[in-house]
Amino acid sequence: MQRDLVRQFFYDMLLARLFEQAAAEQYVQGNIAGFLHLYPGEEAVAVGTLRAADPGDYVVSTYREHVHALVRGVSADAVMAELFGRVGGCSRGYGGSMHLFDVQRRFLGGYAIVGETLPIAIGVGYRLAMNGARDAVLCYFGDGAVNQGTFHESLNMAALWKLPVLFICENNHYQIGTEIHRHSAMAEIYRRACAYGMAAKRVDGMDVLAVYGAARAALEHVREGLGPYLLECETYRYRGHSMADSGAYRSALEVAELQARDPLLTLRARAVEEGWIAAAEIEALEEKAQQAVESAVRFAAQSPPPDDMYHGVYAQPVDLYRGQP
Ligand SMILES: Cc1ncc(C[n+]2csc(CCOP(=O)(O)OP(=O)(O)O)c2C)c(N)n1
Ligand SMILES: [Mg+2]
Repeated sequence: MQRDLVRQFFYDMLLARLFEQAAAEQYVQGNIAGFLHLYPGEEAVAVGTLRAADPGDYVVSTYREHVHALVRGVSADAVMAELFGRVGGCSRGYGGSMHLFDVQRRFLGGYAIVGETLPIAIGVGYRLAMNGARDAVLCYFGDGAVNQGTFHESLNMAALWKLPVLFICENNHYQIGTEIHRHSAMAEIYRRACAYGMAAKRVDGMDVLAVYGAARAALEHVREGLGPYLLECETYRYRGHSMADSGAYRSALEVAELQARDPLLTLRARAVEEGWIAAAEIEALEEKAQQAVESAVRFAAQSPPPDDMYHGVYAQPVDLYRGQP
């Protein structure tokens, strides 16, 4: 394994963890409104898959997408400011936590509706296939989306038209408080791909190296024009579904078992053991990530709120009070 890559994975996951902790604190202090869905525990999925992607690829993500945006290269400042609803945010403060967007980085959102990302991804994939491009679409969704009609409709069309879409299921085993065995007759999600003759694999989503390897192979398949691919990443979220949920429906034992497999701590231990990263370097990376997050909070707090709530709503500038363009 290349040392630079491991260092990158470690930094990405560390920044992700600290960023989300800071977001939780800012939410409690009242600086972030609305829903806030955090990602601790799941970092290896976003980092492993997005580091396997090319800059030309498109990314369509859910409402649990802060880390996807960060790994894709959206600055911590722009993500935090968006959470605060400020003009310095990547959606200029109009989107908030669930609607991050960055067209330059081909980061196409941030969607709040369960199962919404799949049809959007196949629309983008259809365009790419028509143009004969080698770019791919990375489409994220949770285990809770796989019984929506859109999952089946999208997998069918993507397979039928051999669209370059990598479907990534972030299977954290819960749809809010409902465990997967209570909502899915077939809990091995990757096996559903066979209904559409689609290639698929299940990977340990707590192991960033495993996720990266699986995502590289899957993207290669997609780019070769062999059709879409379903990658199921088994993972776990350490916090509740959102800041409004304590997660009390899970036993302390279950949480502790999964915390023992913490993707960030596991990588750190392995990297030191294998000599991939020196202990002193880890400290320096921790310091750097901490500073990036603190600076993001300062940036967000200083950025003003948008002064026109109707911006982007109408194609033509409209004088709302007189009713005419
Ligand atoms: C169509 C639709 N139904 C219900 C909801 C309410 N809802 C928001 S998140 C969620 C659970 C989704 O779980 P999952 O897909 O596993 O994603 P996770 O939150 O675990 O990342 C539900 C039911 C919604 N947003 N959209
Ligand atoms: Mg889930």
